[in-house]
Amino acid sequence: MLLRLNNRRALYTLSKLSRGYLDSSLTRILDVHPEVREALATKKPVVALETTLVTHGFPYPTNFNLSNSLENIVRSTGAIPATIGIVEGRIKIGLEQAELEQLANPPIPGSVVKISRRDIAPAVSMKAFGGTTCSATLIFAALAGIKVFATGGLGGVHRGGESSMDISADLQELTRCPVGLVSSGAKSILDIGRTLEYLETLGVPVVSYGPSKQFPAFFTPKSGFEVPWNTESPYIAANILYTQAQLGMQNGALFAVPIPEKYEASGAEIQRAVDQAVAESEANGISKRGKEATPWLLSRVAELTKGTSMVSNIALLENNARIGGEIAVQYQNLVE
Ligand code: PSU
Ligand code: MN
Repeated sequence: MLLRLNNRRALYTLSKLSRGYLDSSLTRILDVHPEVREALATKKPVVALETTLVTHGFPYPTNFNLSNSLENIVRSTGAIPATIGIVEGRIKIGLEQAELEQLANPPIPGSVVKISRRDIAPAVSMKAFGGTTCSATLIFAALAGIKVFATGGLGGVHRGGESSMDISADLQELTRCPVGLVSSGAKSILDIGRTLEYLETLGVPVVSYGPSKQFPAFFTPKSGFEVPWNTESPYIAANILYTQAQLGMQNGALFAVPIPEKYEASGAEIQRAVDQAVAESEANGISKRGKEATPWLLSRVAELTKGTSMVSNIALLENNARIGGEIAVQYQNLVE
């Protein structure tokens, strides 16, 4: 019941949450950080951040420092960050430093779970620690009434997805969470063309946020695929979200931000590593191991590029956190 965002009870819970009150059944499993709670109650802009990048994307201590740096960048725009994760079965909307440390550097390596929609209830029930993917972060952001979520890469249709049926739950989640997701598109570990087709079928607006209609390919600014809409204005991006809210539409929107220009050159080299990693994952069977595929590919690319991919990944995450903050600030102006 709790996470069915379309039913009345959840909408009621959601509005109470955003006024700073917590439903008593929800307080048993969910904590809103005081800073985030105050921001929601006083209608300050808030940006959600995910923790799969902390638990499965980067090694310690890079992951810990990166998470703090993304929060500070969001703050520099006038918005409040809400880093979302699961700590010993409790859903956290906003993390304390000690909690972030537990996710970033667990005492038992590999004990933190990668949380997608289907993992939420089991993880809570079994008091697990979890890094939330885009799909789970979207759910909690929507539940709290947070309108903008900034990250690096969105999951999508995997290469060979037409036979493996490996399609990230992130895509479906964008149909039921009214949240603007700011990302640098999908990595070319994925089939970008099919990912865009799927988003079209699902009715999710895809807007390139930058100089052109090119959908970015994460490490490189251009994927070769064009999307129907383009803007460089945080006001227009916010207005897209606001218009959907006015119409009572329950879906989100994807804002696809190309990596900053100076990383374009290293993108081509990283691309070769991506192709090699994908080929290896098909040969060694990792590509058939469900949710392990994405983290394996990302760490293999980091290894093959001797960390260059991580530098690019951090740069685009920081850029997206800033843009997410700018959009959230504009959204709050529109609502007032
Ligand atoms: N793509 C990236 N980096 C990431 C992810 C995806 O370039 O860290 C993470 C995100 O949290 C995303 C998740 O939601 O992986 C998707 O995993 P899967 O493909 O198993 O759905
Ligand atoms: Mn998958």
